[in-house]
Amino acid sequence: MRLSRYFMPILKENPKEAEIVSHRLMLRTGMIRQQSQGIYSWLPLGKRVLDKVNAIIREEQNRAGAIELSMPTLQSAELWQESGRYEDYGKEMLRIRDRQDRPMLYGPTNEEMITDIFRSSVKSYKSLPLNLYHIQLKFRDEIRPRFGTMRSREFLMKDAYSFDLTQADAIHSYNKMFVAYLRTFDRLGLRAIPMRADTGPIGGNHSHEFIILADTGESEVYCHKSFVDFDIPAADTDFDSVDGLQSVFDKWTSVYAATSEMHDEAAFDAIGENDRLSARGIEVGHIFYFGTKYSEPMGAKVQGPDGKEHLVHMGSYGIGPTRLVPAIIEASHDENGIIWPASVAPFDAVVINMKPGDEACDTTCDRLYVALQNAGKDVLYDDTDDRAGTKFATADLIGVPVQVIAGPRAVAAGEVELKDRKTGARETLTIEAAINKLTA
Ligand code: 5CA
Repeated sequence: MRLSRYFMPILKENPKEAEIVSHRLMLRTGMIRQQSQGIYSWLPLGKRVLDKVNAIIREEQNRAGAIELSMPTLQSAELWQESGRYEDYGKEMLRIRDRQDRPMLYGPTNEEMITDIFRSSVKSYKSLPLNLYHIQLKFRDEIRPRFGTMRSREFLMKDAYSFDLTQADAIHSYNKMFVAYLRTFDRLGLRAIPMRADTGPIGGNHSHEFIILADTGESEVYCHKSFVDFDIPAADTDFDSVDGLQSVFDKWTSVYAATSEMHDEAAFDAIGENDRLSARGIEVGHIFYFGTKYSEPMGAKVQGPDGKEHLVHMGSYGIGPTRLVPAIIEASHDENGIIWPASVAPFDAVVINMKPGDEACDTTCDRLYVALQNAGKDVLYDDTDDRAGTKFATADLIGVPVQVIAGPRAVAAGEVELKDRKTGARETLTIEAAINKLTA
């Protein structure tokens, strides 16, 4: 992408309305734009990051055996009347009427709809286990939308729903998502801690929130420090191994961790003073097992091996991609801007032409740009005639992991400079060596 032809509306000044660093940086880099309270457009730079976050979530959901579909944002109120949640959900639910005056709503979550899809076509235990997910917009008319896309009214959610014959099978399905979540957050460059959590309007009594520690987090959390050293399950984890997954779950829940709603002062105090952590955190995921809470009122049953009808046991599993993007920034930035983990960076590298119009600089940059693109890299080519200081500041601000700087003197010697955004380390390499390094 040539910067001169891109749409990246950078703000020179810090936006006044932004209270936390991620919100400030997302506005300054032109990743998002607020359209009305708690409702955002994702501009091209932000959309790139969001797409990469979604791709990782999708890969890990698929690895764990979940199957993607797509459900609509608008739902009929009828389904919610069946489950009893139409009244219960309160003012957070945006209620709408269509031209026939039928009550509709903008989905805040999809338990009812997925249960309806399930009951319409699954009749036998032989079709189980089943886990269906989508990545779709939700709407919750939050009392206090704030911090940009961290707590917005319209937001993206990956929501998965599992169906099993028995409670024991459902716990295995829960553990699959538990492991998938550990892997997902790790690949996004985050250390997320699973914590016992309150279930709120979703229901059930077995639930974990995945929390990343950050001073600006909205949740108050208490945990044992040892989480930092726990191993992340490998890519070749056998998701069919009941005992294997249970042992991962047991390990990750073996030490104290709870949000304020579930906090047990005595258990926390029993931890030695040096191993205790009381901090603030951001909830990036939440998983629930709620048994037959929806299958019962909605009549979602399958025929079991005994020939009898059984209500299915369900769970639901949410991740907030539009919250994860600012959460990653909260965890990874410095005074000059964002520092993207390579896995979600909007571009893998930015090629900075220090003197556009200079034949040697242009030729070198074109060569780098083409070579990196041909190797499958996402490359931003700063071909603008901005001042050097502006170019460097922009590259630092948008946080692309590697900067390839092509100035007239270096280029005349057949060289370019590479700068690592995270460490600030610089090295001068021949153009050939730079290409080899960046495409390795
Ligand atoms: N049905 C269940 C799981 S699929 C559910 O709705 N869970 S939830 O309410 O905990 O939401 C799941 C995830 O969505 C949260 O962990 C959070 O990451 C994200 N999320 C929830 N509300 C918001 C919001 N207002 N803005 C941004 N992300 C949100």
